[in-house]
Amino acid sequence: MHKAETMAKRVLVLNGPNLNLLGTREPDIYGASTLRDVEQLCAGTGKELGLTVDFRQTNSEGEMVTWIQDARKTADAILINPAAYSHTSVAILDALKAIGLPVVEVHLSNIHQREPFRHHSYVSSVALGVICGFGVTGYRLALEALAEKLQ
Ligand code: DHK
Repeated sequence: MHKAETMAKRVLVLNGPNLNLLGTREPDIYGASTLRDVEQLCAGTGKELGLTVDFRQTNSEGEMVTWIQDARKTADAILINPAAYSHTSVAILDALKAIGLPVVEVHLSNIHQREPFRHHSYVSSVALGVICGFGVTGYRLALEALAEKLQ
């Protein structure tokens, strides 16, 4: 087997605006877990699945776009919770299209049960799949789906 085939697959986990406030932000909607808890969940799940996880959060759309562009060289797949940018950002959609890596989209809340402006996500059109409404468990489910896809 070639060396490249034995190397752990790399998943870039991206979190959008206001997710740094998890734990204190509208806990009835987003739950009690902090972003640090989500990071630890992803690290633990990644270890079980043999994935390398790079976990990040930004409040800036431009930074998110740059991270997605850079992922061409540093990642095999992307797990993204674009947060509010899901509903507004053609730039993030275009960046994901440009790099062509497999993408799974996660939302903590069930966006379809919420205000109508949250029902559409630009990112969904490029995602392999979308997981919403399962809170932080959605991140674990998304990593499992990506691990299977990357096999
Ligand atoms: C997080 C946000 O910050 C919202 O803007 C989205 C998403 C939903 C979530 O459920 O994780 O509408």
